[in-house]
Amino acid sequence: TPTTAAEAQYQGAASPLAGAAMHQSSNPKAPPMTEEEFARARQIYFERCAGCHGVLRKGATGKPLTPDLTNDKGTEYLKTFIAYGSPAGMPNWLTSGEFDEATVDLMARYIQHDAPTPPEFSLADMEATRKEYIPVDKRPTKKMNNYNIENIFSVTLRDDGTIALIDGDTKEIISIIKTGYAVHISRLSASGRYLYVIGRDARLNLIDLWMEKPDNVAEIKVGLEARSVETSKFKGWEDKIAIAGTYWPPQFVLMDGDTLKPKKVVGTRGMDINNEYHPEPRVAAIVSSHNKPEFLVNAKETGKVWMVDYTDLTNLKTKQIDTAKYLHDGGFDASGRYFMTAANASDKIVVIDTKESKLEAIVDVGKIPHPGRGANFKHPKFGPVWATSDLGDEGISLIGTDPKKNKDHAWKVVQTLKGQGGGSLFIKTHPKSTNLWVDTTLNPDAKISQSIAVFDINNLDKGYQVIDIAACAGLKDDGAKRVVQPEYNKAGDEVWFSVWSAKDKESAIVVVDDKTRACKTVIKDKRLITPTGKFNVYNTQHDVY
Ligand code: DHE
Repeated sequence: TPTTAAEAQYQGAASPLAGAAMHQSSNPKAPPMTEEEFARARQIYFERCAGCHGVLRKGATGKPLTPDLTNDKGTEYLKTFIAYGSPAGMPNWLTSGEFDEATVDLMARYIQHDAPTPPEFSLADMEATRKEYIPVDKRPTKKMNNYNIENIFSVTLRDDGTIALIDGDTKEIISIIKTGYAVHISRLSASGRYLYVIGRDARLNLIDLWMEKPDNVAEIKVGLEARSVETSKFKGWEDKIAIAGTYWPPQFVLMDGDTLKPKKVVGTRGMDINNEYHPEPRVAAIVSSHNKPEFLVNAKETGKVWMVDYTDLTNLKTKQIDTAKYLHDGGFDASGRYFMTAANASDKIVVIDTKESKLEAIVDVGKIPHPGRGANFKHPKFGPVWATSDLGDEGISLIGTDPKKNKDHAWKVVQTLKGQGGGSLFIKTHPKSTNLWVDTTLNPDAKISQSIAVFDINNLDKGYQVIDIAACAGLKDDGAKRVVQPEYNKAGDEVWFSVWSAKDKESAIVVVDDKTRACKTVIKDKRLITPTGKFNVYNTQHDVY
């Protein structure tokens, strides 16, 4: 089905591990391979397969592919599977033209050998990579520029190894800053001064927005592959501690907030919610509690949400909450008390109470929920709700989030909206807005992936209006022009969209007037290469979504 193909494409991005040196042992029961063949197959595995099947091939969204299983199946069976795919989401590598016959044969033999293991990455390894470009005592003591910092956007330039800082008031690019490869997200310190940017290659950059021209002040590599970063937000701990989670090695690290000096590394390997050992629980979303000096850390494959108390790193107190698999992205409800996070392989939203530090509820939603941070608003009938769209179907689930005044609706899907189609990645609104924006970035139909659906929160039954964002951008070439990730400005009266084409094609950012829903400004610049995520300083700092 088209949506599982989108899911496979989404998960199947190249892993930076492709280039890593690895420990290798061959399996005498597996068909022979030359050293060159093995090296080539390993490269292909990390570029195409590891995202779903895991580095150690223990399985995640894709099936486990360890030799104890693959040897029994044998080369011919495996070749058929690789060549033609399966309805469950395995891509058809041969018939799609991505692999030739020889590559199919190569990969069928490769997965019968033991999985090579990438190296570990210790605190000392991290410290060896750390750079303090500007030591703390040489940094400004007050804001040295005239920017309205709270309305700056940090924009991921995915395939450029940079981010763009864009002035939300003037729409001018302030600067393009060198970061890790294929940056994933940006997060703000509690004060809004420091911007943390994490690359897929696990390079973490610290940017000081107080500088005359904001730039990197420190940098560290926290592992070999990463997606998440966050900073301490609890009163008294503002800007003090940073945390980054890695896909490989499966661990997270706590650091000094202003120097990135690593202080404590914690592994996530261990038992999953079914009490089975998992050697590779990747760290997905991390959020910072507003109620306690704690981080919430999603361990994807074990289905456990870790609560990490950062007040005493020597006597570190952590708690693991059993939830559902596989944990991915999420955000807070409007009150900031509940962490709402997707367990995407089980079609559920997990609710964690950050005040009581416990599981509050697990809610069944549509196929492969993918909320980003989700969207909070007051439903005219059901009170406060948090919404997610789905990667796997056209549904949008609205979940009641007010157990005090709307007990009957709390942690229930109170309404399911129908959007344009599957392949949705992000959904957004703002406390000052009555619009709910839903993207469909990975939908196979270009008309749908290049446009956005917008609902009127006060009249949800009316259905949605479609706005052709790619057309607003008026791009000169025929790129994919996928519209991705709505993000509001600080005032909540503009919503920004990325129009995302390949590296060698023109892309743009389209700013829409929230009230009239008309395209207001198109930001085009040859430096805006593959823009995807956009993070408004104020909204990210305060978890406004
Ligand atoms: Fe993301 C958030 C992982 C592909 C754009 N992405 C996240 C988070 C995780 C994650 C764990 C939550 C971080 C947090 O909150 O701490 N993403 C992954 C993957 O593993 C995956 C599926 C494949 C991969 O190999 O990376 C993947 N992501 C993508 C893309 O292809 C996207 C669309 C474009 C890109 O830039 O790579 C993409 N992901 C984003 C964005 C966010 C994100 C924009 C933050 C959304 C927000 O509003 O906060």
